[in-house]
Amino acid sequence: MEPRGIVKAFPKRKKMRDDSERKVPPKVLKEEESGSIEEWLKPVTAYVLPAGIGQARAEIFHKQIVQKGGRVCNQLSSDVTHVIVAEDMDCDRAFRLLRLAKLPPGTQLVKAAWLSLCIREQKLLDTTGYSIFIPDRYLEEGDLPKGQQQLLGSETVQPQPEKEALEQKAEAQTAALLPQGPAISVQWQVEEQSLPTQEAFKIPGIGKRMAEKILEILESGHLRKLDHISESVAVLEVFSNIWGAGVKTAQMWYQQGFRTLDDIHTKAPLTSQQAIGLKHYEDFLERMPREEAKEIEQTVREAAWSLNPGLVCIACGSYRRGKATCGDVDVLVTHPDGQSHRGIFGKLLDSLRRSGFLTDDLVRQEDSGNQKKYLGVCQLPGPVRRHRRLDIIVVPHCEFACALLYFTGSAHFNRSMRALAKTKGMSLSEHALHTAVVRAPGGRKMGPGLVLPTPTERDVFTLLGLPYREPAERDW
Ligand code: 8DG
Ligand code: CA
Ligand code: CA
Repeated sequence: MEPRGIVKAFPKRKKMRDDSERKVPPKVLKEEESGSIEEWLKPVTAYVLPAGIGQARAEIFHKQIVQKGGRVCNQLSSDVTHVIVAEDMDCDRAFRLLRLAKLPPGTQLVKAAWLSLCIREQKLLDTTGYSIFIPDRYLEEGDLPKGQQQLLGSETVQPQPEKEALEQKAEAQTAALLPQGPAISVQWQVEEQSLPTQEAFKIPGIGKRMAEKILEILESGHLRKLDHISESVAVLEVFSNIWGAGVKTAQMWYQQGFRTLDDIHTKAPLTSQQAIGLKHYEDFLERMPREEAKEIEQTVREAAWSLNPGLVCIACGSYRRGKATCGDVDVLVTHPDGQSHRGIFGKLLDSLRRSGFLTDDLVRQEDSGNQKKYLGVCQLPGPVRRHRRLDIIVVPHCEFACALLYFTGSAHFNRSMRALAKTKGMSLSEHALHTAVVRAPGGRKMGPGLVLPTPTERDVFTLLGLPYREPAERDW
C-alpha cells in the first residue's frame, strides 16, 4: 500500500471558564494532498452525531471520511459542513442533542444513509433527499441555555471512551505548545520544524505511546496504524450492511480475508438470513417512499380481509409517524372482538406467500406472550419493484393500544415513555401498562403489578399523566 500522508492537527484552544465547560477540542484529521490519495470527500468536514448511529458505524464513518480526503470533528464547530445524523433523526431532536439553538451558516444536517451511499459509490453525491429540512427558526448562530431539557427525560451525547478522552486531552495539551494556525476553518497542519522530535517526550501528559505517534507523524508524514484501519473500514461498512450480519460478523469475515461482497457470496458460510440479506443487498439499503409503504399495508389488509373482513391492519413505525420514507413496513393486525385474531397469523402469511407477495422469510414466527411476529421480504407486483422488508405482528385486541404505541415508536420515544412510567411505579411494554409495580432498589422488577385497561393509545398517555401526542409528534 502507498504510504499515506495523514496529518493530525489541533485547533486553537478556547479559554475555559470553568471545569464544567471544558471540552475536548475538535480533533481534525486530514489527508495530505497527493495524487495517489482519493480526495473526493475533500469538501466535507463532518461531525457525526452518535445518537442512533452506533459506535461501530460512527467509527467506520470517521475512518472512511479521513481516508477519502475529508475531515472529521469530534464536536460541532464552525468548520463543520455536514452533521451526519441517524436515518430516523428529525430536526428538533438533532438540535436538542447538539445543544444548538441555531445552525451555523454553511452547515447542513444529513442522514447517515447519504454517507453510506457515497462510500458505496466511492464519490461525493448530492445530499438531496438526505438532508434534513431546517426551519427558519434554526437558521442563525447561538447556543441553547444550559440545562434545557426535553419533555420526557434528557438525552446526552454519549461520553467518549476514557482512553480516547485521555488521548485527546493529551492532544489538546500538545496543541497548546504548537504554533497556532488561523482561527478556524483553514486546514490545521503540524509544522514539521515547529517541534523538535525529542521534545515530544517532554510534553506534560504525553505518554510513550502518544509520543511515538507524534514522532511517526512528524518523521514520515503519516501514521501506519491508520493504514490498516482505513483499508478495513470501507469493507466493514459494506459487510455490516448485510441484513443478519452485525459488526462482529463483518470483522470476522474481514479477518478471514474476505474483502468484497463477491467474496462473501462465494466463500463465506452464511446463515439463511444473511443469504437473503445478501441477495437483496441493494434493495434493503434503500428506504422506500411512503406511498409504497401504503401499497404494502393495503396488500396485507386485503389479504387479511379476505380471511375476515373485521380484521384491523395498520402500518406503524416510521410510516405512521408520517415520515416521507420508510426503512421497512410494520403492519399490526388485530380483531376488535378480542377472539378472531386467533389462527390468523399462519393463514395470512400462507395467503401472502401463495400470491407471490412474500418472497423470503427472515423470521417465520417470533412469539412474545400473546403476540406473534413475522419478519420477511415482500415485493409488490409490477416491472420495476424492489424487494422490501416487511414485519407483520398479530396481537389480541386487549393489547392493541400498547402494541400500536410500541410499534409506532420511535424507539427513542418509547424509551422515554418507559422511563417515565418507571418513575411513577408503572411499567410499559408492547403488551400492557402495569401499575403498582414493585421494584428492588436497583430498579429490578419484583412483581408484575396490575394491568391497567388501555383501550386506546390516548388512555396510555392519560394514565401516565401526559398530554396526547399524535404519531407525527413522536419522532424523536
Ligand atoms: P424505519 O423502519 O423507517 O427505519 O423506522 P421505524 O419504523 O421507526 O423502525 P423499525 O425498526 O421498523 O421499528 C418499528 C418500531 O418498533 C420502532 O419505531 C419502535 C419499536 N422499537 C422499539 N425498540 C426497538 C428496537 O430495539 N428495535 C426495533 N427494530 N424496533 C424497536 O421501541
Ligand atoms: Ca419500520
Ligand atoms: Ca420493522
